Amino acid sequence: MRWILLLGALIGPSICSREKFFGDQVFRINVKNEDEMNKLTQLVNLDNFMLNFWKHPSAFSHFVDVMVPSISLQPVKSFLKSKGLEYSVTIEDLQSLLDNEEEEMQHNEKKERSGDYFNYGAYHSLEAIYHEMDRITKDFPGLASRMKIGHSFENRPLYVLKFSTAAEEGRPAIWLNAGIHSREWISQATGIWTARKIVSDYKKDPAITSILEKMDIFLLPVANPDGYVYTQTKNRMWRKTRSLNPGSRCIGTDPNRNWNASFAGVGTSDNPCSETYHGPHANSEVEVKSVVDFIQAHGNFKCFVDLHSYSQLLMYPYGYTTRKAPDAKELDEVARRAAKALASLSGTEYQVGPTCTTVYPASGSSIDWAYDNGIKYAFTFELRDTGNHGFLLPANQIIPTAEETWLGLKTIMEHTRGHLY
Ligand code: BPX
Ligand code: ZN
Repeated sequence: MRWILLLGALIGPSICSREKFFGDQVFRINVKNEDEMNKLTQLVNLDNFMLNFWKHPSAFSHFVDVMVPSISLQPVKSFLKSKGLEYSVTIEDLQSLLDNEEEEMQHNEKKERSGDYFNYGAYHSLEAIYHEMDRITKDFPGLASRMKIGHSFENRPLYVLKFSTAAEEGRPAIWLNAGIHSREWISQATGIWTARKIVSDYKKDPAITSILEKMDIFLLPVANPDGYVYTQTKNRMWRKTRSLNPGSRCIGTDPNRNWNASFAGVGTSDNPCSETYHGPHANSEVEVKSVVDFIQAHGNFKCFVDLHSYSQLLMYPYGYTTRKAPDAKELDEVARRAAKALASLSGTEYQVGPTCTTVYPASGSSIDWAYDNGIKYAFTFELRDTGNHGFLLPANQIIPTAEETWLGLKTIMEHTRGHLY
């Protein structure tokens, strides 16, 4: 008995319960035409290969990135060869990348705890991010405050940072959302970096100063805390919420298909086992409902930005239809200027366009809901990279990504401030 306890203590829960990806690889498969697309669809539908799609083909990039478990490597390769589909291996050994990432994170947090600081160039636990949010409010009490807008399915608090220079409530406001998909870690990391940037640059950078003179900013850096914790304790590739689905053994809903905007329409699934499961009804996810309730109670949001990864895209509504949004022309122009500002820092190129024709049709997404509910300036960033690392973006790219994204965000926020309606 003592030996078992000792062994358990040595191995530790984080090591023995995290799902392993030994020998698993990521393939990039080219799709040159309709015929090849159909063949690829056959592959997608072969459940026994246990593939996990990182990136579906889109209007601008005719390839897919797919994670292939080691046991399926030979059969998938044979399938691709027999169908004449071209592919390359973008990640040779997923587990070795995950081991490095985990070790780097733990090493950093140990250092942070003993020195009591927050390294913005590292990935963090939920606890560390929440602690840093608290520290920002203590460093800038007149500017930043932390609010709890609700809780997650597993009862973790949903914390928002409010940046405001006015005593009165209900000023025109900006919503910055991050981490709705838990495995897109650069999103949460960019979110918390942005919080620190706002407080540091107020009264120094005239752009953010003038935005905050007229408007309030609300920032939710971890919109899906249960999923985020799950990616760090059980399965790094988890995307959805962690809610239970009665009658199914599969867990979670896609929180970017759960908003009340053409709910359950194109680009969603009614299968709880799917990565794009829309959930039993709109706002079924308490994480989504909490944001919706807050924004509606406030009633004066003018801008909504959601941060995802990866692919380097800047998109605006709609995702649920190829129909043009009434403000498409203005939104396209703002997005192009934002992408240009972003690229000016170190040349990172973003594609710009409406969600539906830029990535793929997707109903029930956050920005479509925002737009259809009177928040005109609604945008989604798909942050770095374009697939070399995908969701496993190395930590040394956090600050470069956040810095360039900030230039894009500022362009959008300044435009909103200049066009209050
Ligand atoms: C983004 C905004 C609105 C509708 C769709 C998107 C694309 C986003 C998604 O499928 O929700 C892609 C991603 O960020 O989740 C990356 N991924 O496919 O894993
Ligand atoms: Zn996403």
